[in-house]
Amino acid sequence: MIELIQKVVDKLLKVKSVVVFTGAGVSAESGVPTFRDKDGLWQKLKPEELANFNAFLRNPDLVTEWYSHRRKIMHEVQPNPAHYAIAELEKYFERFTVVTQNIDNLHRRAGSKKIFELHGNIERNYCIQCKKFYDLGDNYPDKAIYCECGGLIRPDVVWFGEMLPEDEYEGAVNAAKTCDICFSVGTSAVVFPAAYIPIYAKQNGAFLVEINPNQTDLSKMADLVIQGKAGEVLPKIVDEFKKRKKEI
Ligand code: BV8
Ligand code: ZN
Repeated sequence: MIELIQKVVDKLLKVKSVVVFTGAGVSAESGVPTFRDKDGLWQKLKPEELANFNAFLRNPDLVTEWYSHRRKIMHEVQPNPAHYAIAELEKYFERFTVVTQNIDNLHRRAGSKKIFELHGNIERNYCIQCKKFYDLGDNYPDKAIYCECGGLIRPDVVWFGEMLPEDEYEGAVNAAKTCDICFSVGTSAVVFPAAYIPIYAKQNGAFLVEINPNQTDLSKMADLVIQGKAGEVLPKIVDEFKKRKKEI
């Protein structure tokens, strides 16, 4: 592992622009369940039953309860060393962008500044009728809630079949197409169009590093694959980078 860390740091010391593309795996060590791992969320419940608008209209109580359950977990957990390492690394680069598929707010809580949230944020909720936003704070409704206009209130997350927020996606694509190094951390890279981000980076000449304990669809395209946990690998990269930076 150490020689792979060295190679990544050699690269980091020479570049100006960095993109870190993250998925549920970066929050796994915080205790937030992933989707497709053996104990993942999709094992018990099927996404089409939950993470899509028609499912929500068909069963607003179930979907509202599921997001309350997930929001409660996200309020109880803390960012882990992976989130903090990414936030720390950002300080050393003029162009450093986190592009996350996660809706758990943990990158922001760890101190990352430049973040594109491609699939929304579980902290935000809005009325499907009048689009009024609601901050539910530490209320975790176990059944559908309604706006004063009578409309259903939904989480501000991107469900299957829904468009990604345009400015977030556009910003992320621009960052990916102009970066020198792109990390793909903790994602199975199977959900599109988000999974185009590391592909665009690679196609535009970036050095692609994957950090994941398992192989993914992206592994064969990556310049370097570090098979390990984000919370263990990323702090090692940042420590080595800061040590070598001092020597210069
Ligand atoms: C859309 C909601 C249509 C929020 C989610 C091509 C182009 C465009 C669309 C498609 C396409 N092909 C197929 C589609 C349709 C679909 C799609 O991609 N389906 C897939 C499943 C086949 N895409 C869509 O529907 C998208 N919308 O296309 O709109 C459209 C187009 C034009 C006009 C109108 C409409 C919307 C997709 C967004 C869906 N929303 N979630 C929420 O509830 O969370 S998806 C869900 O999957 C989450 O957002 C999650 O972030 C995302 C990706 O999963 P991962 O983050 O990768 O998590 P996963 O569990 O899969 O993997 C975890 C990884 O971590 C593993 O590899 C594991 O090994 C690793 N790991 C574990 N522990 C660690 C670790 N790594 C490091 N350290 C550890 N400790
Ligand atoms: Zn309303």
